[in-house]
Amino acid sequence: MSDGRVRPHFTTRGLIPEIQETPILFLRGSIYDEGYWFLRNHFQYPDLTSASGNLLIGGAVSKAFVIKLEDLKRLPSQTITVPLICAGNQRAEFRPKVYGEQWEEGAVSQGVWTGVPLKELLSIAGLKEDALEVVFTGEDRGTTPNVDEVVPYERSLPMNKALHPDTLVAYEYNGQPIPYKHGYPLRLIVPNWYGMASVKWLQQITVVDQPYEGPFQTDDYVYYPHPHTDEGKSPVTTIRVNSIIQQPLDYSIIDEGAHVIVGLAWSGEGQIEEVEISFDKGNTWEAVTLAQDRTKRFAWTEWQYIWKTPSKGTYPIQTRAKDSNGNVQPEREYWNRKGYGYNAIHRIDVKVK
Ligand SMILES: Nc1nc2c(c(=O)[nH]1)N[C@H]1C(S)=C(S)[C@@H](COP(=O)(O)O)O[C@H]1N2
Ligand SMILES: [Mo]
Repeated sequence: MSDGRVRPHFTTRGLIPEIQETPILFLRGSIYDEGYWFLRNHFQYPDLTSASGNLLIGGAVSKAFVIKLEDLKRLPSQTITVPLICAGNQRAEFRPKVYGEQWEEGAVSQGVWTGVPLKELLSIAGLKEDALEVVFTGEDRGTTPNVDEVVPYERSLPMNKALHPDTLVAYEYNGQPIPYKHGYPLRLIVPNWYGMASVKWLQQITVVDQPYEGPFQTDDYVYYPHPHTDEGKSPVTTIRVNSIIQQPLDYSIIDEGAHVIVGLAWSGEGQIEEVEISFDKGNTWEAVTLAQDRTKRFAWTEWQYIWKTPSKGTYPIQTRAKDSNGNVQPEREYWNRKGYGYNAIHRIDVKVK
């Protein structure tokens, strides 16, 4: 790179398929390009063909149809800023530890998506009376545990979420075609749900009248609170309220004086109302300053706090976010066997020298 800018380097968590974590320190302002964007794939990248971008809408509808990318672009569109948060983000922080990609905080990204509300396409097709869920099929395929055949990456949404006006069939990211590794040419975007719902390389939309039971629906992306049995299981859906500290870095040594502590907060269950910070293991809390643009209804909230350090010593720094629906980060994570939805109060430790 010749412009002298420091760029993040991913932490590789898998090569085939490619799984890469981004350092969260860089995720400030309008940083939207691919070099800052984590990658989570279940299979090798699909070989796109001239038919990619011809989207089939069928199943329990009155009139199945195929729409070409050019025609999709002529329909009324919607542009929204949406964070993608992997359900496994912060899996490494579960105690006891759980198996799976050991993500720290960097399986998150945010960008501006443009697309056609899915409900427009469903209304053109005409839902049959017994329509229950909508299934989304990606072009990528492969094998997965407990299934004998090659399967596509496929997920469903309940009808109320499918018909939500902000659920999009997206064709642009930040005003450009979607990058190949992130779903070109078409990607489903499901605001407020964890990333697994936003199916990349979207090829087919099928309305079904029975509950969909594919491996990424009923095996993965399920909370199993019991270590060995299926007792108490529930599907992974909405993003839990959360906050993370971007700077300073965990276990860093800093000078005595004023420091800007910065971070992010988000919730799929409401808007961020408050982020608090504590330097005494949660005995006392103080509000941080939020930089919020409430017109961006789904965007994460950047926050900062000026800390005048006490004299030298070691200090824990913890943050706790609250959303407009009264959700607050818990002290302990909701432990589950596959390690989804981590949102316990975030803590780093620093030494003042
Ligand atoms: N077709 C397809 N869509 C997919 C996936 C996938 O493997 N294949 N992974 C899902 C998961 S679990 C996440 S977190 C996001 C990751 O999106 P990104 O790779 O663009 O960051 O895509 C989702 N959509
Ligand atoms: Mo994910």
